[in-house]
Amino acid sequence: MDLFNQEQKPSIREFKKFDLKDGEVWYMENFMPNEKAIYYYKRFIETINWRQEEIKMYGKVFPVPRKTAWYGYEGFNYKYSGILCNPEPWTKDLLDVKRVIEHFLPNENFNSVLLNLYRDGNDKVSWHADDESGLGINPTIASVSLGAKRRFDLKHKNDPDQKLQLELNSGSLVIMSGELQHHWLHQIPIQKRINEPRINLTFRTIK
Ligand SMILES: O=C(O)CCC(=O)C(=O)O
Repeated sequence: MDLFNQEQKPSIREFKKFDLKDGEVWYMENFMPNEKAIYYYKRFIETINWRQEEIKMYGKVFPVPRKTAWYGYEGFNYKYSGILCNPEPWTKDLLDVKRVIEHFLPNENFNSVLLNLYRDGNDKVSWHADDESGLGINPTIASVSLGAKRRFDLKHKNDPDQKLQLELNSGSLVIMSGELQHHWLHQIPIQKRINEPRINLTFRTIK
């Protein structure tokens, strides 16, 4: 199957660049045509081994406020918020999406993907940076959104005037690159009025 039918017409899928102080964010609103976004959303809901991880804070154990999964090449383990992730082997669907992202980012060869399932607007990811040592210096992270539209907030760690807010459509792609992870934080905030799930895939390169 030809993955994204629009692949022959790359000119209609363009990145918008946000030239930020100390980092770069690129946004492609229509990375996937709508029917592909629906197809992959259903496939990932059904086939991904979603896990309910727990984190320890202030001596107490809390469920992570979303479901997660970690896939990739064997041996590329990843640790975040005290959770050690051993990758499950790539699925064909994940490799297909990875291939199309790399069509737009020919210098990248992502070896892993962290998936997040936000069941509704009560699920979130709090302010953080993807700055774990395993990702190396100035990592490029490619983030695909499927399902409900959610807000994505970014703020500079030291300069309160530097902020960015994006509405992430289903089928969109965000690239975070340059020094962004060292100087900026990002979050998906709670949005109580949202009742639909959203899936997010963040492709990463573990060094
Ligand atoms: O869901 C998103 O768009 C962001 C996910 C995220 O920040 C992360 O996995 O580090």
